[in-house]
Amino acid sequence: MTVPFEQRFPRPSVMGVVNVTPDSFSDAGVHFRPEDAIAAGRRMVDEGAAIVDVGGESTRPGSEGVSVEEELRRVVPVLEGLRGLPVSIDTAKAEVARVAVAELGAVLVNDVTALRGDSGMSEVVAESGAFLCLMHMQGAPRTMQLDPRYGDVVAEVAAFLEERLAFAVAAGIPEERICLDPGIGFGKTVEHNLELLRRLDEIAALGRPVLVGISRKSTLGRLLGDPQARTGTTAASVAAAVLAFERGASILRVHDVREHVEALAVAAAL
Ligand code: 9MG
Repeated sequence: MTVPFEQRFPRPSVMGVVNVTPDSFSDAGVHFRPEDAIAAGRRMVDEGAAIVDVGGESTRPGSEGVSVEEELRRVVPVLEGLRGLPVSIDTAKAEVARVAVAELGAVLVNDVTALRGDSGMSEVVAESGAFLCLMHMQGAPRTMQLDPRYGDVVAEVAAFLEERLAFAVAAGIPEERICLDPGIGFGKTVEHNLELLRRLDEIAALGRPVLVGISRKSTLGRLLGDPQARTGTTAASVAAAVLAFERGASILRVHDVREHVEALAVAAAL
């Protein structure tokens, strides 16, 4: 029987970030050794994360992709070390997703391409029974921040997510296993990101749980006065997460789990 997303990840839930990459924007290389990544993932679960998102390919602005072999080399030992804990796989590659969910116990596929990156991905997700996150991105990581443009960013992101949700359901993935994500920082200026967060209720109105990843992103550092900032602080991340929750977010994807779990528990009680 399918457990609905909302039941498995009640509002608010925290997703901890474990980047097994040498070059991620906010935690470059800190979890690149498998033993460090495994220890970080376990600590995040102890601190209250509902799930830990393991990724072996950077999606920061300007990044290049890696091969399937390299991505598997990075994530497999970490997934093995986290076996038995709630884990999601951050990948756009069907083979990486297949190994993670069918062989190593991952329960969610976080595909930043929203099933556009690999034609085999929808079949892997449909057959595995995994949960799925569909995220909006304009362009591709290497070039997405060069000149992002929208008419009405919220309307365009909502229309995109609605179309990808219909695509996923037509491919056999039950709607109740899917969450949607406006993709903060993925082909968006600071103003686009702010508009999406201000009007997050319009994304939530699509009827699926909303995941938001704003933690440590450059928008926060730029709001604090540094126009060249590449990251944001923990305090700024927590403030944005609480406001996103208040405007309808269900899952917050974060680096600093304890701080977010505590702040969101208080926000939920209020
Ligand atoms: C992998 N990754 C980096 N940022 C992200 C975000 O905001 N959402 C999702 N779903 N994945 C992200």
